Amino acid sequence: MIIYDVENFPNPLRVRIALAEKNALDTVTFKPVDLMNAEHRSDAFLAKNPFAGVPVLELDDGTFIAECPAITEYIDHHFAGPALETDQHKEWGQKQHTRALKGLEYFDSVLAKTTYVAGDAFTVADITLWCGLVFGGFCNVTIPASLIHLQSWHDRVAIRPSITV
Ligand SMILES: N[C@@H](CCC(=O)N[C@@H](CS)C(=O)NCC(=O)O)C(=O)O
Repeated sequence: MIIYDVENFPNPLRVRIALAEKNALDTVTFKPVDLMNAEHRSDAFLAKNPFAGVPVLELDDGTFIAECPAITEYIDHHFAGPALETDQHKEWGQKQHTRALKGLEYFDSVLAKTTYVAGDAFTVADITLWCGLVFGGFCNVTIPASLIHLQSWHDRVAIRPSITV
């Protein structure tokens, strides 16, 4: 893992502190970037980060990650140690999961009466619900077996050509 940065510049410092909190400073190679001589605007550096800024993280497979929030998130998940992101609270996640399930129950009650969310025709409301469910899949929110109306809507929508592209 390589970090391209300038020691003690504010944004690079954010990443270094995150690494230090994880006790992982020694696992990373730091490569200084000569900002004063505009190295960050060279073609070679722009290929790493088109936004022309430091820090940039390079993974062992050659992937580049720019922007401190993305880099620190990567560090937080990659290294053991104290969690650095407060939104990882399990209780908060469970609360949001419960809210999401309530939302699914609501749509099930709507779809008990209509073929599609806003009536007989497929509309943007269905697109929005579909996309919400796709995102829900990433967060382990799936349709409970008891919500049969939502499930049959899902099966109907899933075979539309616009969805299967
Ligand atoms: N939004 C970027 C900001 C990066 C940034 O502005 N870094 C400064 C150094 S602290 C930089 O590279 N400045 C060079 C320039 O703006 O030309 C991040 O979160 O990493």
